[in-house]
Amino acid sequence: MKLRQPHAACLEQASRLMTAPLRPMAQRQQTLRRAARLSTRTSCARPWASVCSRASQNVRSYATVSAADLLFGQPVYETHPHILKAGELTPGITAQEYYDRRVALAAALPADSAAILRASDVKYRSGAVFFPFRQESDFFYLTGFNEPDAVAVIRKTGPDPGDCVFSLLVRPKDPRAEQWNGPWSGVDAARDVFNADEAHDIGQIDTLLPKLLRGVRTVYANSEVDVTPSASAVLTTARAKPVKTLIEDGGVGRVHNLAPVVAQQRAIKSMAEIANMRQAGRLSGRALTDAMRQAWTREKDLAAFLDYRFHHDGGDGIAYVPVVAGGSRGMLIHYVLNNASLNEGETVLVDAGGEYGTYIADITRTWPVSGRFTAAQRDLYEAVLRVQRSSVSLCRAAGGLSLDQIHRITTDGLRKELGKIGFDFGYGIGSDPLSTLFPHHVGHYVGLDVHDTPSIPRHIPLQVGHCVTVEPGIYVPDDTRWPKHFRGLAVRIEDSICVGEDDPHILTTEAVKEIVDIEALRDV
Ligand SMILES: [Mn+2]
Repeated sequence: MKLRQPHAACLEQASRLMTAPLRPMAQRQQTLRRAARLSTRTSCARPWASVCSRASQNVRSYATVSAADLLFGQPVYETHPHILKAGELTPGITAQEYYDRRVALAAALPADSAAILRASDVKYRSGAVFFPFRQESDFFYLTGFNEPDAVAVIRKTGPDPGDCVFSLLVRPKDPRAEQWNGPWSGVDAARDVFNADEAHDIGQIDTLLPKLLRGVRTVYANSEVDVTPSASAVLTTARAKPVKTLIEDGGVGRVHNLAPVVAQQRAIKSMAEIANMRQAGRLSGRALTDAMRQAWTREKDLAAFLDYRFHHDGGDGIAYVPVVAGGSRGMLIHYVLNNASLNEGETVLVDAGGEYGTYIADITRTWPVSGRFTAAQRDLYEAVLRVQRSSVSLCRAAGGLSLDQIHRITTDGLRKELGKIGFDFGYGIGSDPLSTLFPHHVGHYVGLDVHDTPSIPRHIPLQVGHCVTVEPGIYVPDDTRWPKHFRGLAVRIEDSICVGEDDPHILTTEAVKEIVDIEALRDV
């Protein structure tokens, strides 16, 4: 079998080759599994290494053109060896793992069904000014393909593991359009790099989708199929109907929500995902600790420093709009204006995390602007920290606790610790007075999204591979019922944790949190 040639100059040749029949699925998948084992030794992002003519030279090539000379819509090993290892489609995640995820999804779906995922659109900030592209998380999780204007179809074709067909509909290469918009990967790369069994021009979706859905009785789709196609120039001109309408026109009846099905998979992280979460935590934690070393006078400068540091050293940038809140602004849970002055004698509460390979870290630290805690700040901080440490230690599968149970234990711990430093909970009939001071939940699942897999309830026992946050916070309003010296103080301490069998694996340990460690950072 000859290789296809995605380079613009070879499009004609490519279109001829594309009419060549594909090998039977079973044979291809067998080869795929065998070859994927080799993929860490060769350069083949496409796992079936037998088609890589120069695999032994560690160079994937398309006929006469080395892949390193081509332009893709996202990093691939040949063009970005500083970002990806051989065999990886996205940082830390191999082509084999993406394939395994699709196989696992198909296994979870009923007979004669298909999953249809539409990629995110480019989102616009104002007028023609767009935000950096962010792929829809389930689409990313199942394909590793990081472009808009794409639809993935995963059909279950039989009862056995691996009985599935992956089709990817993408923008075809278009040198003139790419001159303006930057490169995209094209139809051939969808097959040769992203391992689609079938790859097509997204512009043909109107006629292709009914064919792809022949024999399918149940469709599960991601939320993006509902989106009106106005945001995407390519898709608006290429098709008149939303993807959901095209699916329904195929006579499959009600379209089911795919998110809860994929969430079951995404909730338990693989070793590779945990390594990415750890890297995100490591990069982010170091950035937070380095921020604590400096005497900041403005929230904005501190936010800009973190933004830079999250991009630095292999990071993908900020995972969410950070909270950089001086003094009592820390009581506003989602304060993101980040534009006030920081005053000596006050604390600053920073809730900020970076991404690595699209996996996020979620961290909060609170520290004194001057580098030294006052007596009241110290007392309140120690109380929260003691409870936080204790709640982190509960994130182990052997303990059998759920996030909701850990929340209740945290609440009890905070009540006890605050009682010791003069908070009086003895009056106030009705609502729990502690819920005024600690108004949010102790944690949530984290992963590709900050609030990851929201359909997974917080009342289920934590399992090995769950990644969660533990983030108790105390926010003391200016109310005479609370000790005067604590009023206006806000302390939240948050780490991202991976649940182990007997121990929590703290992903964000580089962000220091002990008082002695924080104060020592300014001692030099
Ligand atoms: Mn959080």
